[in-house]
This record gives sequence, C-alpha cells and structure tokens, in this order.
Amino acid sequence: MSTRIVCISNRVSLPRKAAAPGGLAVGVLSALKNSGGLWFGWGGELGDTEPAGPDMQTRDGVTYATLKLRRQEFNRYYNGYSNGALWPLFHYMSSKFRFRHEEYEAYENINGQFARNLLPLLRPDDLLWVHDYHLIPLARRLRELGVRNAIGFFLHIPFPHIETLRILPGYENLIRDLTGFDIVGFQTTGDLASFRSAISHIHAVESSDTESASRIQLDGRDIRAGVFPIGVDVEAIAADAERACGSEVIKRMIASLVGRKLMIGVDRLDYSKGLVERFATYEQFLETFPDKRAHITYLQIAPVSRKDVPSYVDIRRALEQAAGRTNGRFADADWTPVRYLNRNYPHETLMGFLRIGNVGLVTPLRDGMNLVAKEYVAAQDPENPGVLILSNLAGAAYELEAALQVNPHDTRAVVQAIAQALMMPLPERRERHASLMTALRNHSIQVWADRFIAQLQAVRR
Ligand code: ADQ
Repeated sequence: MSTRIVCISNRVSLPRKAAAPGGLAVGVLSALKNSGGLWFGWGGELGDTEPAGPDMQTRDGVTYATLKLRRQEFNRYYNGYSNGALWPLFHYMSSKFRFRHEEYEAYENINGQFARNLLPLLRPDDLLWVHDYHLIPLARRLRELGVRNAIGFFLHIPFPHIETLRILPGYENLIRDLTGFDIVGFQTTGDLASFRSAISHIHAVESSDTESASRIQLDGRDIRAGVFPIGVDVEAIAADAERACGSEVIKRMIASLVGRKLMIGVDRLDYSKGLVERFATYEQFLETFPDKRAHITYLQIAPVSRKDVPSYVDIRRALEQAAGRTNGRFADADWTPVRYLNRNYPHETLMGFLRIGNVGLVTPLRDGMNLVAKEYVAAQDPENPGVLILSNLAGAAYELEAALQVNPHDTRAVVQAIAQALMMPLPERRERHASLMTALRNHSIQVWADRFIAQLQAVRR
C-alpha cells in the first residue's frame, strides 16, 4: 500500500457542504486526492462538552475525521489567539493585535485535543502535513505522545520579521514549536528569511542549502525549511471560467454592464485585504478621471468572515459606508459605480465573473500568497485578456512580475494603474498574460503538493 498522507488543519471542509471559502481547502484536497488520505480537523460544530472522538466519513477515497469543539474554548482559540493575536501580527498589523493569557491557554488545549484524538488514527508510515497558524504547537504535542512519523508544517500566511514577532508574549516558544516539525514550508523567500532570522535569534544554528529546502541544524537535530509557493489548478480554472460564460448568471451580468468595462475584486472580508483603502482609491479614481465614469463599473465580492472577531465587525461597517458614499456621490439613474456583494458563489460562477473582469484589482496590505490573483489570470480569455493590478505586498507578487504591481498604500499610484489597465492595448495585455500564465504553470497547486510531499518522504527515508 502506498504511503498515506494525513493532512491536519483547523477546519475540515466536507465536499458538497457550503464550506466557507478559503484557499487552504483546495490545497489540502489536491494533496489527498491521490493517496487515499486522511483529513483531520474541526468539522464546524460546537458543543458544551468535549466529545468522545472524531466523526469519521469517507468520500471519493478521502477519509474525513472531524472533531466537535467546546464553544468557549473554541472562541478563545480561534477568535482569540489565532485570529486576534497571530493573524494581525503575522500580517504586520500590530495595531489590531491583542493578547489574552486565557486565549493562549485555549490554543494550547485545543492543540492537545487535536493530538490526542489524532493519535489512535495514525499508522506508523503515515506522512503528516499540518496546515497553518492555528496548529503551530501540534508537532510538540504529538511527539509528547510518542508519535515518530515525519511531520511537516506549511504556513499559508506571511511569517513576520523577528522585530514584529517579538511583540508576542512567549514568541520564543512559538519559534521553538515551529522547529519541532521536520519540515517548515513558507510561501515566499521573504517569509523563509524571516524564519531563519527568528531561529538564529534563539538558537545557535548551522545551515546548508539543498536544491529545494535549506537544512538547519538545531541542537543536534536536522530540520528543513523551504519555499513552496501555493498555486491554482490552471487548466481546470480556465475550463470552468470558459464554461461559466455560457451560464445565465454571467450572461445577465454582461448585459447589465451595457458596454462598460468591469473591474473586479474578490476577497474574504478581512482587513488584511486592503478593502477600505481600495474603496477610497476607487472614489479617488472617479474624482480624478471624470471622463472614465462612463466607462467603468466596479464589482467587489466580499463574503463575510470571522464575524465574531471585533475588528472584522468594524471593517464591515466601514465598507458599507464607503460603498454608500461613492454610490451617493457618483451614481446615475442608469449606473451604480460600486456593486458590493457580501456573498459566496459557486466556484465556477466566480471563475466566470473573474473571466469577464477587464481589470482584476487585488490590493491586500499583506497576504501570504493570494490565490484570487492567480485565479484571475487563469480565468482570462488568452485572446483578449484583462489586466491584473497586484499589490507588491502579496506573496503572489514574487512570481507575478508581469502584473501591474502597486503599493496599496499609494493611492495615486493605484489610481494611475487603474487608468493604465483600462487603456492597455491588446498586444501588451496578451504579452503580460502569457508571461503570467508561465509563472502560474511553474507553481501550480499540483506542483506545490508534490514538492512538499516529496520533502516529507525524504525526511522519512
Ligand atoms: P485566504 O486569505 O482565504 O487564504 P486567498 O488566497 O485569496 O485568501 O483564497 C481565497 C479563496 O476563496 C480563493 O480560492 C477564492 O476563489 C475563494 N473565494 C473568495 N471569495 C469567494 C466567494 N465570494 N465565493 C466563493 N469563493 C470565494 C489564505 C492566505 C492566502 C493564501 C491562501 C492559500 O491568507 O494568502 O494564498 O491561504 O495558501
């Protein structure tokens, strides 16, 4: 029997259920599809007592082991430490950072619970792949229970510079916990460099580089740290997007534009995505270029996320106000300048929307990677492609050099980029698109999963 891959993430998304959108689910499934693997994590249900064990289901060859978590503990672990402390800090937004001891304790407890419940499901030659910042202590907790399997960790979000990380009480433990994995993977070389400087802050280290991951020696143990930029299933998105254009939803959308160009943004409603700044930039654009008002409509799709974290409530209110203000100032009887929608769409429909976008506006203030930028490129019609405007603070900017790159804080530069994108001649659009597609194919989702798993296999050997 081939080696089994066991993925562990905070949230397990069962297929066909209306799952919250997130890039992680796509990545995990692509890793599990071929190995008859196991996906372990929280199933989305909360209760008042600790459940006896995980609920098991198998679908399309993948086994899903899902835990129910205690409500109060989950709130502290997820809304508290994970998304109130780690998320803002890792995105360099220390003004939103808040630390509470009881939340950190809940984070530790849930990691302990994950380890205890996973233990009986493990086979000796399983390769364990842990995902994201919710589960940094998991390798330590599993080792304490005697687990000897190879364990890798992939961080989907940025890894901050040590001077930012030092804001976190107990940051040394977090670094030590990361070095408890056999492999630690990051989205970009910048994140890896921050990690290396973080470990040299607390350890005397020696390191050497191999082709795909550097080897770091710590207290007589070897760990590997590498860059594994996550990608998308390029051909599947291209096919989905093309098919979606035959659907009623997309046809109606095109008709409603009455010849105007469409600028599109798709982001979880999250302050790291730079939506408040983006709305202000668009308002500035309409003010600066009155003659362009007749030629553009901006569609922003932003499903609500983490609604129980206070800073997410604030940003939602700010965006409603901003959209209302822009529409109040500039709307005409037959034109709404911003169409702002807080809902999820089926994947295929979303790819159809991206395809008909003449401009893709992706301007996070920080982002581990940003899959929407890659989906936008993959969804375009290569004969008549749209233009991607991309924040240079997204991980994707390391690869997508042919996008119009902007600093999202530089309103004037983003305004100019929108104007440039609207006017860009077809040959330049084609050339940029072809170059972006090459970048996408070099780091597709399949390449990402295969490379990480190959490293895990090498560790086991
Ligand atoms: P996210 O912060 O969730 O992911 P992103 O990479 O853009 O950000 O992925 C979002 C995914 O959700 C995309 O696949 C997108 O199509 C989908 N989505 C967004 N809005 C949707 C809607 N309204 N309806 C349906 N689907 C929607 C985290 C990190 C990123 C990193 C990914 C993967 O923050 O930096 O790229 O993980 O590692």
